[in-house]
Amino acid sequence: MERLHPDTLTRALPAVDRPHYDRDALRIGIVHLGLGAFARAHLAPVNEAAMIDQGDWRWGICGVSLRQPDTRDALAPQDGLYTLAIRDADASGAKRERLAIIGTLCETLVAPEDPALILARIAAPDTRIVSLTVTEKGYCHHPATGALNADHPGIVHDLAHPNAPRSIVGFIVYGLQQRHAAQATPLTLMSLDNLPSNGTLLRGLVLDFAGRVDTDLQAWIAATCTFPCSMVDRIVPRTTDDDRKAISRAIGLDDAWPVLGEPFLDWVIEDDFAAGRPDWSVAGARFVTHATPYELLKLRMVNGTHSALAYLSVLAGWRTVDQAIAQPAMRRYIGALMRDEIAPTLPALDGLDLAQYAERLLARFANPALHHQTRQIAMDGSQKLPQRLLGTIRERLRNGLPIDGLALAVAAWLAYLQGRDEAHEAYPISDPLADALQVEVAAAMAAGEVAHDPAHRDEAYAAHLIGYRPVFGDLSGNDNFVKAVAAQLKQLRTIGVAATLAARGTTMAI
Ligand code: CS2
Repeated sequence: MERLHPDTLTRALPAVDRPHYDRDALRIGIVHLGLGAFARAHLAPVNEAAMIDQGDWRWGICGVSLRQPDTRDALAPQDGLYTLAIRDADASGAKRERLAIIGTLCETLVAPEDPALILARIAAPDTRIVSLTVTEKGYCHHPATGALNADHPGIVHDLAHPNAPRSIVGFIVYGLQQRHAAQATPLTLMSLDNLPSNGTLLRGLVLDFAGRVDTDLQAWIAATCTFPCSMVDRIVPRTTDDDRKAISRAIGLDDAWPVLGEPFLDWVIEDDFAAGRPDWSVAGARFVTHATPYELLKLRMVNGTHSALAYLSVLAGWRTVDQAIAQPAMRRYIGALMRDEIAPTLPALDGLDLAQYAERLLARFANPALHHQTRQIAMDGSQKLPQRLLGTIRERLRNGLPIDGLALAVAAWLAYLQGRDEAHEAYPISDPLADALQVEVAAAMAAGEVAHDPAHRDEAYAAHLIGYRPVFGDLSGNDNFVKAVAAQLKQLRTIGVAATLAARGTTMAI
């Protein structure tokens, strides 16, 4: 099969949408750090639609991978072209797929191969936006506080190597330093990661690091560059080899790295751009003054329940989100978690019907065409729990409200950290704090075993792990929290996931 490439594009099968504009006219206006599947399924198609709508070709994307060359190796021979497959099922349950070849990616780079080139791209006068999807752990911050982790190996390295940084904070600050020295035109730094007040967080990290490099630079960044906060939402599972083959067959050309996603897309972003922007609203983005309420909504409802479902499902051996949500007891639990515990903590948003939002979310989780792996969502729990679940818990505890459903999600994470599911199958724990967590889990298990009264075993285990401040912060010493989590851990340990969920259903029905 011929490779997908601008020269073969005319031979793609007719059902596939493709760029009809002159790609040679594209200029790089956006440098995107973290060229994962999410950005290729969210930012890129929205950006392309806006460029086409406005006939403004200054917003081509230079995509940067921060570690591995695999995305570049797949996409450079295709001149940045790749397929986006939007998948779901119709009312009868029959799977369907909409295919589009996306052309907005002009360049793909690999940061470790040539860090100086990345700095030059950030400093280039045509670059107006640096966007980021580097996942929670890419920020080199303390998840519990949001402060820069000055002991992070990437940060320590970057303070000593201004010409060859590794961390995103290092790249941004040294890129801005070159920009400041060359022409001093401002830039927008746009985080698209699942972190609360992601722009404000990024600003704090960048200014902290810049202050350690040069205080004039720090002052210039603070005065001229902007860091809009945003909420992004689209479920984008990892592409498998089977997906690659099926999508290549469907487009009639060999695509080495297509991406897939659900039809749903949401993007709310603060309209605070230092050097202009495309009008992404033509493809579903909403520009607002304050994104925080939308971020809270999304992080707590979508990601909070996603993580709750993922840890329980990994323990129970349910591989995909649709498989898990098809179990009536799981669906009831996730629905109740949203309605009874999460929704009441959310600020009111004009025109938003939370019950409808929850229903639609359950339908998104049930999408049978995505095969979204629960083990994928379970990754990096130490970085995800604080903003997805612990904020909601803190708020409810402060107001004296029950947290049973949220405690079950935390208990599932603590049980998941033991690395074996209910059928004793081992799975890898992928987490930047995995080593430290391993030590804590061993100590917590030992604490559980020496507890005098077996009834206190789960409490001793929970108390030890909740004492781990990098994740739990000020919740560490909270007795009510420990007790609530211990009660759920006991259920999980004694009767297992399915019965724990089923028992919740019964209690609720009474
Ligand atoms: C998921 C998210 O993997 C995960 O942690 O919860 O990637 C989720 O699919 C997206 O945030 C949905 O917008």
